[in-house]
Amino acid sequence: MSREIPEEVKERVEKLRRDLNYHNYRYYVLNMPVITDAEYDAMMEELIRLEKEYPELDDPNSPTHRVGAEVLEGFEKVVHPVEMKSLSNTYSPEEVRQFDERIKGLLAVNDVDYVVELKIDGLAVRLVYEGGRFVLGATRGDGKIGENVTENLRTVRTIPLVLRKDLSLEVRGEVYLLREQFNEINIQRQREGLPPFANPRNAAAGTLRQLDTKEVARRHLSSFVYTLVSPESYGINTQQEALEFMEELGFAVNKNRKLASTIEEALTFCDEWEEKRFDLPYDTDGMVIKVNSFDYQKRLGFTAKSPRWAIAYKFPAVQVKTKLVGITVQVGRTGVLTPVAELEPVHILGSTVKRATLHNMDYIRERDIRIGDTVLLEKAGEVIPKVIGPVIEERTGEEQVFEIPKKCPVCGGDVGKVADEVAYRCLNPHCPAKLKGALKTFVSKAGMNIEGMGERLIEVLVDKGLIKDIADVYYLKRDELISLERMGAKSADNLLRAIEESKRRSLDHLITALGIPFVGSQTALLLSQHFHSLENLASATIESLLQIEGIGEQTAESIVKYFSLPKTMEIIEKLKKAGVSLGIVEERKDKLKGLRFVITGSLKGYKRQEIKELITRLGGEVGNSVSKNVDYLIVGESPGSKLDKAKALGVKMINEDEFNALIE
Ligand code: 0OX
Repeated sequence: MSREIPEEVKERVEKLRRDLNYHNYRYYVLNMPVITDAEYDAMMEELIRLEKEYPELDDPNSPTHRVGAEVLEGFEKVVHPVEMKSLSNTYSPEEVRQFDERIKGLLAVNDVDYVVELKIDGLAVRLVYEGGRFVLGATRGDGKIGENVTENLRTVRTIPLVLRKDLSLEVRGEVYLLREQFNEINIQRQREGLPPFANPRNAAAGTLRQLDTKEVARRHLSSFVYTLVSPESYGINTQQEALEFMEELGFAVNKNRKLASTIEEALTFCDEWEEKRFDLPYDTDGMVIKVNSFDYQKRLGFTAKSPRWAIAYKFPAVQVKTKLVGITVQVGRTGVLTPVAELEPVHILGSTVKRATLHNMDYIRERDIRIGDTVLLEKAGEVIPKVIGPVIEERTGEEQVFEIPKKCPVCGGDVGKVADEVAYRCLNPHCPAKLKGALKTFVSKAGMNIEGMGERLIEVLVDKGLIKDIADVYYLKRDELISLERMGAKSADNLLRAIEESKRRSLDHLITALGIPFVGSQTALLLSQHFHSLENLASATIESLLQIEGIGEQTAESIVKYFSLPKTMEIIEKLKKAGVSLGIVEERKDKLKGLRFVITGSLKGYKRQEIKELITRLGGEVGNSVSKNVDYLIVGESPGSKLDKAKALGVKMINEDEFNALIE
């Protein structure tokens, strides 16, 4: 039912919005408020009350929306009509001088003016206005496609919701967090038992992708803009003017900039900021030098990745000393042991560092890093800090050489090296640290082929303790699944059906699914044809395995070792009890016998390795180059030059569907 809204109410609402926008701008953009907080709050309360009373007057650009409202379902993709290119960058003043020479050469001029800006260490965004009103805010994404984060950006106080002129335009800039806000967010997160963000940039990125707009508002993101899209439409000819124009419209534009008439002047300004940047309340990771004239910019154009008329001159890395108090060992998903430096906490480029990866044993040995050493820690901009090496002069003789543990710190299993890898691994295939990876293999196409059990779900099931070993897949309960976030009754039922159906997979699939080291799907097929059941395979000896053509010593040993583990027997028992068939052997299908295939482009349903294995299993051969002897070229998306060659040689070409029909 529509009703008449009194004219004076409409006017009052409009005035309150105008005034609040203005005072918001004075406070957040100019840092020069002209009214007290209490006066501001009183106006805001009045507006909230009126909007509640007259919901028909609601407007997404009302200042009341600055505090966030809804919880979003997700972010839509946005195609950027003008690509958001990135900057080429350098750490060397020499390269900056070369950049200048190149520009002068390309333009055939002797002098070029540059605008030098601070490089804010945040996230690039696009802001679109229609008739002076904010209508779209998007992240950069890959430069071509980003995400629609309009609702989140409305909470950013320095992004005007209504411009000071009724223009339709697009600007670009950076969304970032003040260090102070970043610290507060982390204190709050620690209180709530959440892991802290590593640096303000990560915190800003996490915040932009946060679905609860109220939470976004609480985190107080900030912004600076630096690009005006299509400046010629407003008669603007230089970057300098564009920055001033955006300032006039109500945007926050960084004041610390300079118009330089030579590259040396630009470099001097950059040098000044190398130290001064630490006095700023936010992180910067360098300076951006841009050709001032838009006419020149246009003539210089872009390379595939970045504009020819701009360069980022990054601040050099910063080194600090700290003490290496210990080395702990983390076990990754594939069982790789990674030594981690436990450091006396130090502050470096805006964050406190207490841990840093030491990568592997070679890294430690080559640098002779010892426990108790004073070490040099280096960090460049947003990069993760790294331990450069020990400060030898500060050695006391008390330092201890680190040895990789002989037993896995997670499961106590043996630790060793595989082939000629640098890394040490936990050799126990049942190590809990490897469970997520093992489950991925278990449910994969070549394994039990359980559709609907993706990486994300595996992550949740393991983290919630619903799966403790691979056999637990067959003991998942419907109500447990439904209670998971983003899992409705329908998807739970579909998943349970897929799990049920997988109980009748053939033996070769089951063997592949177990993830026995050195046993891939081709070996699994050989084993299934030889042993006919998992129980037979479990009692195989090295000698009997070596009798099989195609099975070597390493594989044979690995299989015997795997089945000698008590945990393996426990898993087999559990599988059996759940009704998983342990002995379905498919007759060898030689459907593709004698046929030669070559593959080009990417396929929807198979990874390269998967289709190669499938073809080989069916008796076919896969080659790498097209010749007259090839029977079929399988053509996927974005095919390469093989396609032209096949056409020239008259080789038969089939797409993925035709290939699937061939093997049906
Ligand atoms: C910054 C920043 C980033 C944008 C595309 C061409 C020039 N992080 O502060 N980029 C640019 O300009 C690029 N300027 C900046 N100030």
